[in-house]
Amino acid sequence: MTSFSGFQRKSKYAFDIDKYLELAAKAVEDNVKQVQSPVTVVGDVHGQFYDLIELFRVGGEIPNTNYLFLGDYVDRGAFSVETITYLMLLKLRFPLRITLLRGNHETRQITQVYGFYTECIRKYGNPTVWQLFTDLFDYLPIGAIIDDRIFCVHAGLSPTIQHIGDIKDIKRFQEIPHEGPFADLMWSDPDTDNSGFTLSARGAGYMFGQDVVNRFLHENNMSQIYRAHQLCMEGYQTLFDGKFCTVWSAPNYCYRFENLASILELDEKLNMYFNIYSDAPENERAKEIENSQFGGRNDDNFFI
Ligand SMILES: [Mn+2]
Repeated sequence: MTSFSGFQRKSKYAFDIDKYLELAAKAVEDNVKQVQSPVTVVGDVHGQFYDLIELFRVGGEIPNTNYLFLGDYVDRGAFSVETITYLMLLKLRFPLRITLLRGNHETRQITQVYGFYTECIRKYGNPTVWQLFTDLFDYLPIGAIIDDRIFCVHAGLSPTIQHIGDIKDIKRFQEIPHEGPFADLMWSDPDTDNSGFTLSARGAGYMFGQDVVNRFLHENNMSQIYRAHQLCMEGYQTLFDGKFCTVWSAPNYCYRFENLASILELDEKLNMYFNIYSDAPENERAKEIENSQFGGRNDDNFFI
């Protein structure tokens, strides 16, 4: 009897993650990915799946609109599994239309504390999916450059990275370390009060001043830095004479902060437009899940 085991095999997952890992290994993107305008830049999404769908309604669907996501897809929200699955499917289907950078939450350690691990166990009954996704996170690029002019990264700068070329030397196929340049790029924040690099209250990365940003832009012949990583009540924040922009794309963060969200739309002349939106009405259901399963998570540190 002939066996067509390949056809009979049914995956209980939404898509074959093993297959994706294999593809990712073959078609590895650079540590710093070159991206062309027009492109829409997206900040933290954090498992808020209904708001991700809202985002595409507001900003246009792929492949008609190109997207650059700055990381933090999982944790916090009630639908990390759906969010990262959907984004990976889009990456598989339209690899040239969407870029997914790594954020500080795309790690084995952080996801065990802030929700993604628990959600995988709840939805699949075992840690296999979490394991595969966190293996996959090691493949995500660290940064991107738009039109040779704009440097993009999840969080910020590092005292040990003067030139973007230095990022190309980072061995990124690993868990994000606790310290060093890789950690700094994933964890650091701007500082409007102090110059230079100072310690960060987050316990990882640094705070850096306007002088650091100006020097980095000058040394690398760039005009701006775009990043995510920090909640903005208006959905975005521009600092340092508009040279440093934070994009935040999780409206009503954690279903409680009542903040707006934005995506940053860039046309082919690099004109900027922050497209603002608020949370999707479907989130009422997410709030119920949140309250029933996490008791509202009142004791959480929301700013990691
Ligand atoms: Mn972050």
